[in-house]
Amino acid sequence: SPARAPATSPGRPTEDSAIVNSHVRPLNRSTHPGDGRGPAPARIVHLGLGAFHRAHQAWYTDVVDAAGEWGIAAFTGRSPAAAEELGPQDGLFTLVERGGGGDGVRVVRSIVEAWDGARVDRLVALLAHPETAVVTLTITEAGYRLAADGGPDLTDPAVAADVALLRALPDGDLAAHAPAAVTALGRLVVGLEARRRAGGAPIAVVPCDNLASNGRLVRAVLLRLAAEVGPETEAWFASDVSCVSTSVDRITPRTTDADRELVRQSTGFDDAAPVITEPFTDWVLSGDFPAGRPAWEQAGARFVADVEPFERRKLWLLNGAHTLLALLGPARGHTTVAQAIGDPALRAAVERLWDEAQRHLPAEGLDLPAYRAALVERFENSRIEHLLEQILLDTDKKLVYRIVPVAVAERAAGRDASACAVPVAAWVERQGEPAVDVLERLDPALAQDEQFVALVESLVGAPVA
Ligand code: CS2
Repeated sequence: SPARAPATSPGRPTEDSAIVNSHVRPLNRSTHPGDGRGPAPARIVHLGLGAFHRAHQAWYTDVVDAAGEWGIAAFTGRSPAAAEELGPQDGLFTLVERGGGGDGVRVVRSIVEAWDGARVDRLVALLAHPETAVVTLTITEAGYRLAADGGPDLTDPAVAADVALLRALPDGDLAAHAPAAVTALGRLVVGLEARRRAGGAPIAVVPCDNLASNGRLVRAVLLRLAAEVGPETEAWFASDVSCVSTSVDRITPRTTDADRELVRQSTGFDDAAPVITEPFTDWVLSGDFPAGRPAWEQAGARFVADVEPFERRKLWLLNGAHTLLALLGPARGHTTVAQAIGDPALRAAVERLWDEAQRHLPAEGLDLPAYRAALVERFENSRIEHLLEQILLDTDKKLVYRIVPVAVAERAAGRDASACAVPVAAWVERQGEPAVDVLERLDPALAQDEQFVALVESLVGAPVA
């Protein structure tokens, strides 16, 4: 483990992260003081502290918050190590933007607190604070734990436990007796209820996961959970919790030990939690921020009336192709997206999938040919080692947003949806179940479509030529 540098005095001059030192230093606000200003106040709460959050929302906030007004207090979800890694670093981490030609390196300072997600007491205290203005979420598609009807999945024991807990919340100060909610949304509802009790300042909740209509969806499920607490809670959620819809995009693979070593060598800082990402980034948002927000548009975020066209373009083209490559690539000897897109048979399957999707996207305003060409280039960036295995995680949830809507639209238009059937067949093969059973879980109506089921079944075992 790294040697610890002695604590530095506040008067120490600013150092440049690009200087390569003979001895490697730990990364924190003393060794890397930036402009010398301390951490910004925590006005954003984040659930799901992983690599994507750091490459995306934390980067946007860092870039635009020159005045140091918007700190992020982040809680882990699936990556509990992130809090242990970032805690000793005072939230600082190195973001490496890895393009085809070279690396851009930035130390991101916007995360000011990093907590284990189980610290509901801290979450409650932050959300109850009137200065907290925004909650962002990157909890993954599966993390919303939704039932087919869009409500909370009550057959999930963790959801059932949280619902029981919400029904029996103690009176008074919830931070002092923070209930041990286990799901991300359960914890969020406990924290927001504490906010209501503390005076009820309005707040924005901003889901940044790859779900269709994520703001609308989160609003519906939060209202259902709030109703378990009581009618006043539900009414307050309805009037004062604004759920913003977003489309997010930045390809960010999991950090490896080799990445950590490279950052150590090139910066002279021993960063336990660097993030490697592509230069491209996109964030489209729609909704109100009743308590304010950072000026993310200064870093390229777009605030629009309707995210749906952008979100569909991204989910159906980028994420749909990712899932196709992840399902079909491994059997053809590929481990990364860059390898898989270089396989002519897979590239052709991706183009056919895009042709089907494109028929259901508006022709105006999305510049689809350019978008598709840019996607191929992004996928081909072999300096980003994006493992197919990572994308395969939770494929059952992902197909629902990435492939199923296109298949349904194609079938409704009287076509066979043969390009969509390819990844579905590969998934059926992996599940080792009849196509109809797998489709029943993805979309019960599509499972009734005998022609589509038969097509999928016929492709099992040989999805691409
Ligand atoms: C990927 C996404 O893992 C996956 O399912 O498709 O994480 C993808 O890399 C991002 O959405 C890109 O913005």
